[in-house]
Amino acid sequence: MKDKILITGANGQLGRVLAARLRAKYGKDNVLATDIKEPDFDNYPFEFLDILNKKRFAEVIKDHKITQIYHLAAILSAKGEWAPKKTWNVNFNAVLNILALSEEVGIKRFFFPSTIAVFGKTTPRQMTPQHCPLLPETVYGISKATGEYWCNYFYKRYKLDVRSLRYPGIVGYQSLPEGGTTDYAVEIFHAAIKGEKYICFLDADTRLPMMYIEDAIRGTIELMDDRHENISIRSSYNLAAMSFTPNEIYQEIKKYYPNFEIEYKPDFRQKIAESWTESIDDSYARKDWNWNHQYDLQEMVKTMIKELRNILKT
Ligand code: AKB
Repeated sequence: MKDKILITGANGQLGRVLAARLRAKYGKDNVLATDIKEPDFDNYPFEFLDILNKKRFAEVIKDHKITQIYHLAAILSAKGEWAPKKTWNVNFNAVLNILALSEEVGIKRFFFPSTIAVFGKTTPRQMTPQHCPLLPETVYGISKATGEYWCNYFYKRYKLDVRSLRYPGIVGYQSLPEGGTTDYAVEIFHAAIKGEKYICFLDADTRLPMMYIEDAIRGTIELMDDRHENISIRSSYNLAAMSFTPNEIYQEIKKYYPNFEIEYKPDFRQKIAESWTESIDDSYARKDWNWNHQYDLQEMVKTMIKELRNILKT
């Protein structure tokens, strides 16, 4: 039987690119995009789906004979701080419902995106190891860390084939991300290409782990494709590509736009960024399923400018 895939949050930064890639691989009709908003681009087949509505979720799984779920819908770190209880409900209670439903109906494979936001001040800041103290400071981080534990539990207890990655900040040209602390690394390109000065909400020297979207999508699909027995981490894999500061990405963009200006006006997101770590040890992913990133800062900046110039028609 052919796999049928459901993606939640499919209009988001990762979801829209993942849906297209999975459709190329599995066939258009075998990938169902779902979200709480109508797509403003070709993201069909599509169903409206509020992840908090367990009954509707069960109907959609049944109606479309779903066998795999990529559960991407979430409220990110910065936006989550404005409504902690709602964020917990969306980022955690919904996940627990969907895990339970997946186990009940016999979903074959489940993807849960985690994040570097699970780390906290007790976590080693450099080359953060896979197994380390977490103590996250945002409700987004708390919900994702708890989600990781439940993923591990569902695998151990019910043999639900859950796979997960701790994404760094994702940089892509396809959309502007919304509500994250790493969003500056996408916004900065839009400003440069439009000839505007960029007001950065993080300090010049705030180093964070980051990844180009192509690497993130390829890594996700490779993990989900890999043989079951190679997957040794059922909470969530550390995943890394590069780390940079706002000043470093600015300097790289300036090579293409010498007159580009930046001003640093850190806001509440600075504290969030400082509670995360600077670089990640992802050796488990590299060893277990041969993870390898392809984009470094130079290559990413070159590609982002080329692709975004096309979209913004400059
Ligand atoms: C955010 O900034 O909240 C996200 C993340 C690192 O998970 N991009």
